[in-house]
Amino acid sequence: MKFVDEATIKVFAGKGGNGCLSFRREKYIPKGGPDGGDGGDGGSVILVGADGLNTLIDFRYTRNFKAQSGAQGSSAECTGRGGEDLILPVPIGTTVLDNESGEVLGDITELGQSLKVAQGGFHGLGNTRYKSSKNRAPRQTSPGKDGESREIKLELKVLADVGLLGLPNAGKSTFIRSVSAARPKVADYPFTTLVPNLGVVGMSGEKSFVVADIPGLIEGASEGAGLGIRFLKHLTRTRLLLHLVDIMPYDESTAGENAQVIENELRIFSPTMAEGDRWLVLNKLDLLPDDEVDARCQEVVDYLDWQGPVFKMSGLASEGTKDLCAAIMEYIDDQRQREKADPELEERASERRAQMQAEARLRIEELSVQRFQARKQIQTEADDDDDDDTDVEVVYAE
Ligand SMILES: Nc1nc2c(ncn2[C@@H]2O[C@H](COP(=O)(O)OP(=O)(O)OP(=O)(O)O)[C@@H](O)[C@H]2O)c(=O)[nH]1
Ligand SMILES: [Mg+2]
Repeated sequence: MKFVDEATIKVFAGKGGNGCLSFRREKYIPKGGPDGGDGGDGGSVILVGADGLNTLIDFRYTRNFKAQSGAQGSSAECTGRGGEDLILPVPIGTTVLDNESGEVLGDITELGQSLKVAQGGFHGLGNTRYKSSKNRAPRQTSPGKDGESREIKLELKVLADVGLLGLPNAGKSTFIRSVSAARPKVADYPFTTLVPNLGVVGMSGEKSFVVADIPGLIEGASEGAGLGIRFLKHLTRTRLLLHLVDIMPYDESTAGENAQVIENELRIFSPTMAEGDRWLVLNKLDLLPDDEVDARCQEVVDYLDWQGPVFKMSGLASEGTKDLCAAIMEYIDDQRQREKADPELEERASERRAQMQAEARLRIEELSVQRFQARKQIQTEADDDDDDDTDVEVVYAE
């Protein structure tokens, strides 16, 4: 299935049904009085968090979504039928924005959670409603109101507790395979992972946490190199990032330099994300002789002047992974408990997430503008070349 994490769609709520103008006409009842009924309300467009969806691909094919209009009222004081709401299932983790104002309309993070994105139009009133002692035969009705319509942007960001960050080949997918049932592809070439993968790590006592593996970043990613940094936005919902570093890079680079590349790209992408909790995970230790491990790891820590927690492991040999997962679980439990005890903390965390997402959005937008301009430039140059071509005189040999 193709992974699509952004889509722009138009939603149109249904119009309210018009009120009816009618008078009771029955044999032997002259001047039967008004009996026009009200129209029905227009249907609304409602997004609902659904199970089993993990892409917005459906919204790439169909872009206009209309809810039903309300029916007109009719005689004998019959109210028109209300238009049916249009329910659109979306993956859990979908943020909804008004495309024009950029305002976040809501964030669907739970199964069954709903968000009305276009309100159906209010129904019109039938002439029965206008009856009064002064006017017993009103000819007045009101029309149904138009339903709301707007263009909305859907943004899917996977829901995970922990995000993996690193250069291609750092061993992110190998790690997730080693600790969860997820089976992302692993290979010794860069950009094996093309879309985010989630793995559920089961711990003792039915506890678990979710890890997100995203495509690797490279130097210049923040300027659009490689797969770009757009996938980083998937880490904006996590509590903790693991920065995986290959301790034995296959080229002339050093592990420290490589780690610095990722740190720099992260900072450009979202300063708020870069300030969040991040652990350094030195990977592929199985490739080092035992007596070199400590010194090589210390080199990386010194190079980065790393102040945070450091873990050492081999994802391939599943060494050190258990300790790392136990520490992660403890960290998550502790955070959850603290947030539960102090609502202010939770609020601050959610503000932080919103800030990261805003920064991510801005950076991604800047990138797409740059890319658009670069393409235009290439096009202009190609057009210029074409002009040159037409200057060439073609002489046919007789
Ligand atoms: N020796 C050793 N090799 C490892 C280890 N972890 C990963 N590898 C190898 O490193 C290569 C890349 O591993 P992946 O897990 O695909 O790396 P990735 O970070 O997911 O790479 P991308 O998806 O390209 O970003 C593969 O050949 C793995 O077998 C490890 O702990 N030790
Ligand atoms: Mg991978």
